[in-house]
Amino acid sequence: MKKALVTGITGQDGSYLAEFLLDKGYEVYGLTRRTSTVNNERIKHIQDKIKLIQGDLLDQTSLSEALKESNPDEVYNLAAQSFVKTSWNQPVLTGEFTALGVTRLLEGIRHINPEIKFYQASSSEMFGKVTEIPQKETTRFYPRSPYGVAKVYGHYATVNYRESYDLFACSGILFNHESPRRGLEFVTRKITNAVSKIYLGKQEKLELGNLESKRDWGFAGDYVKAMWAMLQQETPDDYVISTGETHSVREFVEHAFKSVGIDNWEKYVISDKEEFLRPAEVDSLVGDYTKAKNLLKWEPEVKFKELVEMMVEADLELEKRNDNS
Ligand code: NAP
Ligand code: G4F
Repeated sequence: MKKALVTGITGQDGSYLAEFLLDKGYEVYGLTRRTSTVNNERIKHIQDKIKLIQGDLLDQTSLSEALKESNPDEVYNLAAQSFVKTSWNQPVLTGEFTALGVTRLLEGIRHINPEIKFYQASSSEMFGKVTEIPQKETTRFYPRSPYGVAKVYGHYATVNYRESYDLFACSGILFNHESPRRGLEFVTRKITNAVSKIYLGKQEKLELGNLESKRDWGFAGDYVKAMWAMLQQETPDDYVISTGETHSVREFVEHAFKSVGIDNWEKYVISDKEEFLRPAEVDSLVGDYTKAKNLLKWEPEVKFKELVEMMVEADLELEKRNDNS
């Protein structure tokens, strides 16, 4: 039985990856940080099947102890301060978690067991102000936020440990991926949650920032399969994971309202609210996943409209359940 240690297991991707690895027969360990109230909502349905170890990306000793206790074949580093907007308010902390956290984990692996295979959760935010359309593995990075800058550091730390110490270290450059488990602060879930509340008469308006920015949105459940596939290859490498399609926030809003039968969505939406605008925006992202398709035999399954509808439906159900409890 293979063993995997997943950092960020309480997050969106961590929960889908843990389910996927359990299905594959893995023994799954998850790193969680201490919080005053337990925050295991996304993994409560599998909690009796996984082993949680307390640790923090800020704390080298806790990472080393987690590596020793779990003795994994594979480590998936999904933990990060992952909300781009917050990275301008907490740039140093974002650097500590999202950048240096990667080196701390790689150092632990190098010293404790260099045979461990390592996956780093890199991001399309690294492309930022894009220099090529679509973006692929060779496209130049031009990050536009402290988060993007930190992810570039994490990416190159991964490449550097592969080249310096021969670690089996891979970087997955994942474009935006969403699901009903997405945090409520991200634009997709903010929209689907608001649409379900507006439909049920519980909310009047949806306040947003920039409706014109475009993203390549896929389904998180599809993307975790690519993470695993990277670590099953003969040699470690970096891969873009995306859908190859781009849509604006406006299109997302429009389709979310349409899916509950509301066509005049402008009536409910306030755009360009100052508090949701960013000091520097990533205007448009679209990825080329040809390398992943050819080498990993990976392809996205859920398409844009299906994703929007899945998220609205799940939020409607959640709201109805909340009413009955
Ligand atoms: P998420 O839902 O925000 O989850 C982040 C996870 O990191 C949570 O489990 C969080 O724990 C944990 N964490 C944060 N700081 C930590 C620390 N100091 N020590 C230990 N754990 C810590 O993010 P996600 O959407 O699942 O994304 C997973 C990874 O992929 C992240 O690295 C993100 O930057 C990257 N990524 C995401 C996307 C996307 O579109 N989703 C695209 C590209 C890359 P708590 O529950 O305690 O907060
Ligand atoms: O949903 P977002 O906050 O995601 P963003 O910034 O693209 O970052 C996500 O994807 C990255 C991959 O490229 C990940 F690395 C990162 O961890 C995260 O998962 O914002 C998407 C777009 C932005 O252009 C933003 O300006 O939506 C725009 N937007 C417009 N109104 C808004 C809002 N974003 C948020 N969060 N809230 C709004 O009200």
